[in-house]
Formats: sequence, structure tokens, C-alpha cells
Amino acid sequence: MIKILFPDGSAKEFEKGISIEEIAGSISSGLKKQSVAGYVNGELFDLNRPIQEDAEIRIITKKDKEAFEILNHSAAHLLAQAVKRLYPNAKFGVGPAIREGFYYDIDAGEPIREEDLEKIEKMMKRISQEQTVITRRELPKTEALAFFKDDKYKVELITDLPEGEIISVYNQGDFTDLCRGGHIGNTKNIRFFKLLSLAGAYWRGDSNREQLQRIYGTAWYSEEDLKNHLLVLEERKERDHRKLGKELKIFELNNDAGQGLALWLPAGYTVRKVLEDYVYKLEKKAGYLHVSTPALGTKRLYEISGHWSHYRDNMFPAMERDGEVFVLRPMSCPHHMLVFKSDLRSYRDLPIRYAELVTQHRYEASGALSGLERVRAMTLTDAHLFVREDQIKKEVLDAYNLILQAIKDLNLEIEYVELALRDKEKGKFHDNDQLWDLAERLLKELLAEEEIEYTEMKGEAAFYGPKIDIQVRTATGHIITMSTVQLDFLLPERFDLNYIGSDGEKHRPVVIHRGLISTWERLMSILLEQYKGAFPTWLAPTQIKVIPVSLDAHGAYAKKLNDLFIDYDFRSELDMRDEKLGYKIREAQTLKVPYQIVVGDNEVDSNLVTYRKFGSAEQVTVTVEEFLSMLKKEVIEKGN
Ligand code: TSB
Ligand code: ZN
Repeated sequence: MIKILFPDGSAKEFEKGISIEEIAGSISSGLKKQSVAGYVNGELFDLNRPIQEDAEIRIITKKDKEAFEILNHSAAHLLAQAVKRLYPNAKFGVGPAIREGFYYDIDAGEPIREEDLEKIEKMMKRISQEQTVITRRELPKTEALAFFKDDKYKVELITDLPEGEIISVYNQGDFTDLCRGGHIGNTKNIRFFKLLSLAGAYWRGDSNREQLQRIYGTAWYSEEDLKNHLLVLEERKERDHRKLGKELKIFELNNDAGQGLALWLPAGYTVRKVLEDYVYKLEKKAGYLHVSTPALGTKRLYEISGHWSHYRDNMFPAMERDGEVFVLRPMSCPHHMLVFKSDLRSYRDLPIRYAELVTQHRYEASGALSGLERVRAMTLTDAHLFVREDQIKKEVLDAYNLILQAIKDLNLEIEYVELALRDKEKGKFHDNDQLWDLAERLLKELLAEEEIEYTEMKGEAAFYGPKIDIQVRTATGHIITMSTVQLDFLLPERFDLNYIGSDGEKHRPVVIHRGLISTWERLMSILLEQYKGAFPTWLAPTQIKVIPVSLDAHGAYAKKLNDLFIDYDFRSELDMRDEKLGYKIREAQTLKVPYQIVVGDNEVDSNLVTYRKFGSAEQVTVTVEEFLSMLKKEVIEKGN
């Protein structure tokens, strides 16, 4: 007999060799149905694995978060088994569970095509219906190597395992895989799954090694859960800014222009201009001064700042002409330091806040590029604030609040705030401990005083100082930085910046770097995804589309309206093409134009405007004056 201790502190005796499944069954048949695995003395055990000694156990049920991973890991095995049946020469890399499902890296001996996924999925269903028991076996390394001798990838994985480690394999009928576990007890329990996509993946992530094919899928415990998840995926695809950017003609990426070097199309550029004006006014009200500095600088400038030693991997290579060496700037901070240095400064002049829409270039790895979200040429809503030490907290807070204001005006959702700190172990940061401690302490104090919730991220700081980053979630589910406030004691020292204090002595200012609403590129990706392409009226590339029912009968009045709207500074377009009315309306709909105005007899006869708001089926008829004042109010209030 062995003694089993439960999480609630109770204990019970069982026959040696009892399994989690049997223990669950002895408690209730409901629990048995819900259980998927268990922890035995902290070790993950499959349902049917015999327990040989006294143990503390915790039963994992379908509701526990581990359960999803166990199911999806098992689904990966099921996928491999199905592939092996269809492609007998297939060899397998790794097949883990991931956040929303699973994948398996496969060398099938011949290319698997997108349309083959269906037949693989069918085979998985068939194996599931065969109701094969999944069992674990442990063997010594030499035996494992012999067993997998025909699969070079598995042989490599086993060879890399430490000597003496127990190697476990899982068998389900005609298929055995190297695996740590845990698993579902029977293929019949993997019922609700879907194969999603196919991608290339290098063996061990190394681009010099074999290229395998990665099949992604997802598995759930109920049909409803699976359905809901597929809906979420569908919705995400619809929201992806790369798709929306194409449909709405916002931007273009062309490999001849260069990877990550985006072209702004007329509609995209229009939105960008509106945002430029918006940012300019917002900053003017907050006491910023606007400057303009070049995208090219000497390499020397970036050696002085420290970018060349700490940030060079992110820069395009230097270029030489007539003995002078230049770089495309990755950041504007050094230029703004020189702007500060262009004059003598007194304590009464501070704070000085220089803002610029900074065009800059960064060498991002080609694999990291993603639509407009991560690019190589970008224009940042940048600013550098030069402040006295006694002004640090107020200026950081004001900058932070200005960011919040902009985010509110844009109606964007923040995922969370991050405090990015240095990681001493890593070499990419400047090494003055005293300055780091001071800067990090000040930001932490400020966040605590203002009761701002945040997550700490070690190692994510800039090389010159810690940052407060505002994070958003993208349609594909990952997190990116939108806005940032950064505290920097280093660059003022590197550039030997001074101001004359009230004591008549020289003092060092402190620099605050601020990214207001990211770069136009990243911001556009965020806006497209969060608005699902439907810009609010104040931002919409085209705010009004005027469509006459008949060109002859209504064209003249339609033109009169369109001219009037333009005179009133609205972005209005007249559609006088010789196309069917239905076609024109559908097109305005696809472009998500906020106001569609269809001009017919009624409008011409009584000087009226009939509009339909994007997203609403209702047609509303008003006087021209009413329409103008309604729209004006909407734009000023940045409403929809
Ligand atoms: C705020 N020197 C500071 C500046 O003064 C700076 O450059 N900080 S940064 O490196 O954090 O970048 C500022 C912002 O640019 C980031 O918060 C992010 O929103 C945006 N950004 C960074 N890299 C890219 C990229 N490759 N593509 C698009 N946007 C980017
Ligand atoms: Zn900066």
C-alpha cells in the first residue's frame, strides 16, 4: 500500500501502482472525466502512469491552465503520427505546445502544401477514432539512440541530452515519439482540433541548417471552445494592419524600394498630415519648441554620444566620402544635444523642450520586420527635454500625461505600462552604476507617487537610461511599445552640457527623451488594427464621398456640395465616374469613408443632404447647414 496526500491535507491509502485516473475515479466519476494528468511529488504524471511510492498529488483537470498545454502537446504527437502514415519517410524535429495551440517541425521527404493540411487533419481524426492508448516508456540513452536511428533530428536531440538522463518516449499504436510528457491518456480524447497554417522553419532556428516545414494547429476540450477560438483568429486576421493597409490603400512595401522601407500612399499620407498638425498643436500648448535636424550625421557625433559603441548593431554601416565618415542616424538625441549647446543657458531658461518629427533609420533584422509595425526607415514623434534636477519629476510626469492625452484623443487602448531597467549582466548599457541607480530610483519613486501600475522589465532600458514604456497589443497578439519617457544622465555628460545656476556656477542639465505616439509607421499599424480600418472622422483620409444618382440630373448639385465641403476644410470627394450607383456605394463602403452622401431628386429640389454614416444602415436627410455644423463639431471633438 502507498499513502497519497491530497492538496487539502487529507490522505488515503491505495494499492501500489495506482494511477491518477484511478485515484480520480475513486473520488467521483465526474472528476475522472475532468482529469487530464496530475502532479506526483511535483513531477508531471500522465493519467495512466503507475505511482509506485507514497506521494503528494494534485490532479490536473480540464479547467487548469496546464491542461491546455497537455492537450496541445498531445495533438502535436497526433499530427506527427498522421504525417508519418501519409508520408512514410517523414522525419521529425520538435513539436511543442505554444500559447494558443501547437506546432510540429517536419521534414516529410517531399513538400507539404497548404492544401495537404486537410488530408492530414482527416488522418488525425481517424487516429483519434481508433482510440489508441498513449503510453510512456523510459529507456537508457543507447537504446533511445538505436530506436530513433532512422530519424537524424531525433538522434541529434538525444545525443545532446546529458549522460545518464532518463529518456522517455511515448507510444500510441504505430507511432512512438521522443518526449518528456505529459500527455493525454488516449487519442480519443483529442477530438476538437484544427490545423491552421504552414511555415518554413530552420532546424534549431539556425539558417545554415536544414529547412523544415512547421505545421501549426490548435486543440481544445470542447467543440464550442474550438469554434470560439477560430472566430477570434478570424477576427484577428481581419484586423491585421497589413491586410487593412492594402485594402484602404494606406501604404506599400516593395522589395525594390527595400525591405522595411515603406511607401506612404495618398490616403496614408493624408492621415499622417492630420496627425502632424495635431501633434504640433498639442506640443505648442505644452511649451515645446520645434526644431529640424538632418537624418545624416558624422560618425564622430555618434561616437561622442555612445551610440557607436552601444547601438551600432542597430545602425546601417558607416559611409565615407572624401575622408569624412557619415552615418544614417538611428536617433536624434545627439543632434538635439548640439541644438541645446548652440547658446548659453541659465537656470531660468530651463526646462527647454525640443520637439521634432525625426526621420531616422535602424537596421532591424529582416526576420523582425513586420508591415509598418517594425520598419527600417521611420519618423518618430520625438522630443528631448533639458531640465534641472529639481524639475525632473514634474517634467517626466507632464510628458507622461501629455502622452496619455494623445492616447485618449486617438481613442487607443493601452495594454500596460512597463518600466524598462538595465540588466547589469548585459554589456549594452553605459556602466556608471551611480547614474543608473539614481535614474531608476527616480522613475520608481515617481510611478509609486502617482500610483501608476507597471511591470518591470530588466534589460529593456536604453543604453543611456531607464524608460517608462507604454505598451499596446497588436492584432497578431504580441506586445509592442507605443510611447516612451526616458531619463538620461549620460548624454549631457558626454556632450558636456551646462547651464549657469542661480549661484553663478556651471551645472549639468538632465535629459528626458520622449516618444509621444511612436513613429508614424508604427502608429499607423496600431491605428489600423485598433479601429479595424474605420478611422474616426477627424482622421479619415476621405471624410465625405458625394455620389450623384444620375450624372446628368444630379451632377451639378453634387459638385456644388462637394466644393462647399472643401471650402469648409473637409476632405470631400466627388464620384463622377460613369459607374453604377451600387458599385460606387460599395466602394465607398470598402474604403470605410465616414460619410456617404447620395444626391438624388429630393436633394436637388429642396437643397438638402442625405447621408449615411459608415457602420449604420440608416439614411438621414438634413439641411446643408445642419450637416456642416454637425461635422465640424465631430471633427473638433475628435468623435466618430
Ligand atoms: C524617444 N532616443 C529616444 C527618443 O528620444 C528613442 O529613440 N527611443 S526608442 O529607441 O525607444 O524609440 C522610440 C520609439 O520608436 C519606440 O518607443 C517605438 O514606438 C518606435 N520604434 C522603435 N523602433 C521602431 C521600428 N523599427 N519601427 C517602427 N517604430 C519603431
Ligand atoms: Zn532620444
